[in-house]
Amino acid sequence: MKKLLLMLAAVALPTGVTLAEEKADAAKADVKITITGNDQMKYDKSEIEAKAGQTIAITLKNIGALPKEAMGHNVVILKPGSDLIKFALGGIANKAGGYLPTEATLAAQIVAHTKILGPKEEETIVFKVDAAGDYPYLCTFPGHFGVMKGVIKVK
Ligand SMILES: [Cu+2]
Repeated sequence: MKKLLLMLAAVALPTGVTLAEEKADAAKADVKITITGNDQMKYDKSEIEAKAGQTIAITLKNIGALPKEAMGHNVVILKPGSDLIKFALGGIANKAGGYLPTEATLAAQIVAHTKILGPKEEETIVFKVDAAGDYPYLCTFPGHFGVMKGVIKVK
């Protein structure tokens, strides 16, 4: 009987964050930003402002029409002081992993990221910026980081 109760308890435990919870988190965020990415390989924002301790919800929308394999976009937020070029090059061969570097020191620079989005897809990420600083962000789809980048200025 005790064993059965334990099993029931295990089943009742949450198995992960649901979409509804994600949406609730995003709605509660201190800073809510939508960034678009298009077929011209451009984000529509290159600077976002926030204060230390705030939570930020970023929705990335791919407003292009080209197929994901040709013009997919993500947004990856990095810790202050991260080397954008090193990071992007580190992930360039990792198609299955959303073009994110797997090497430990580079992977440790990630604050938050979306997956690679195809045309008309969108994803919201919610994260907290604990300390002041310039948090760079970029698209790691091969060849995009030179122009698809920006900075979150946290004061
Ligand atoms: Cu891109």
